[in-house]
Amino acid sequence: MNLPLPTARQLAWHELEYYCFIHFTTNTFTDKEWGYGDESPAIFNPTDFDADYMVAVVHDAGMKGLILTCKHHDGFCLWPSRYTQHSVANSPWKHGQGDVVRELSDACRQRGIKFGVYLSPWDRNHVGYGTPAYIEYFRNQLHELTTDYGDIFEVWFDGANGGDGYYGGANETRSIDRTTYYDWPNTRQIVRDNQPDAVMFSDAGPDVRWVGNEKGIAGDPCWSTINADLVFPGIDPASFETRLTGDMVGAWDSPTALLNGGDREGSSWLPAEADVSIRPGWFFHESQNDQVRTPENLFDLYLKSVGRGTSLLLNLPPDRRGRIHEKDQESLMEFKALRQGMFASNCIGAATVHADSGRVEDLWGETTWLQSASDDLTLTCTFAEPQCVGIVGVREQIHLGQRIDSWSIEVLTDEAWHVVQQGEAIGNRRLIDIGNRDVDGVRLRLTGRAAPAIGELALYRIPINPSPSTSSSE
Ligand code: FUL
Repeated sequence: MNLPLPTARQLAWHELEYYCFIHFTTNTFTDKEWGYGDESPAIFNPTDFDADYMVAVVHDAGMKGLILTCKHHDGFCLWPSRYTQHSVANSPWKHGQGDVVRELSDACRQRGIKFGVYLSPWDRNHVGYGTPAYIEYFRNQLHELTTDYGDIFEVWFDGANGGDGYYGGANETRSIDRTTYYDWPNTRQIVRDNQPDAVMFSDAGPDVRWVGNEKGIAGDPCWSTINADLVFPGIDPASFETRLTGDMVGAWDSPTALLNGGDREGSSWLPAEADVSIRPGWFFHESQNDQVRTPENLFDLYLKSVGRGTSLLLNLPPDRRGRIHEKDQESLMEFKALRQGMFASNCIGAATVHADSGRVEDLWGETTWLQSASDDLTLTCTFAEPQCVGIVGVREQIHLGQRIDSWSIEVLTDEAWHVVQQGEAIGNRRLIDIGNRDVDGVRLRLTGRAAPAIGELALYRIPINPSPSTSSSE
């Protein structure tokens, strides 16, 4: 059985699971979501930007990486690019001597946070947008960002493209041929050459795909594999990688349902990343201060993204001070407490575990794991005393591919086993909500198309109190 396998860079990316987006530009000061491209660099003037403090917040929130909008669609550059005047070099901030990319990438390195860059292919400021001159400019900038700022873990290419803009004063609508304009094979090669370990995101990859919505919700199931034939009808799956790394990105109306769920029969390993903002907008708007996502909502999104095998890219828009707003920080930290509460409640250690095939004694080691002897595997956990279990956590050894097709969960109560949940796909991590209940045992039945290889099995409590009267100790 030839299952698609992740590359080394994809495997490293899967381990991150939770990291942030920082949307910051002139929009922060104009109260817009998409700048037109005619904004003066003079308006970019954060009063209290402190990269160390921002990265400390990200670190304390338990995030593993940070992706900065180095240039959004409006074209303003947060670093003093050698190729344009439309940048922080002409802002009053730090008397034109500032470099947000430098400060944040340095601060990330110091705290062990991975750093990533967002560089918008669409540029509503550049006079040459739509001509070959702009492609040269875009590539020069990509080269700058991937050589001048240390290690990059992810390069994010946005799908939004073409339309009206300032374009050096032309104030017109420009449309480009998305199938050819960016010459993606050669453009992407810059990243491969300069940052061979970095993953590249776009709607269709080549390393990480869009989850098909901006709500942070992966499909159930969400396969890390996808099939070229369905994405591009009539295309030979063998040419999928070529097409994705080629000129097709952005050439099609993203098949959002397919991206959301992936495809079990897919010929390529192309996992989804679930992106969402902590507020309604991607950029900061004072008017949205009372619409910050609650810790409970973030926890729910975590179960529906990380808990379905994707990564969660949560946007934290700095305000005009250049700070993550206090309300956002509060929510982030309470969300972290919920995750910690869940992970700390793992009661698998209290269970006697029996596997009907494979080597169960290897299951709980740091570096060892369980591989079934057949394509099915049943893991039965029993407790001497009843335990409260609300979430079953399972991880596959994905370097061996996504082997498990389907699963069911049974609980032991009143001396009988009852099926409480069934579904498909495990992948990098699955967090299955079965509702808090006191049980004498939990059984997991797995059916694979190859022998299941399990890296982790955990039994957690849901850390959110259903009502004040049933408060738990967390
Ligand atoms: C979209 C953009 O148009 C939004 O402004 C934002 O950057 C989001 C993450 O991607 O396509």
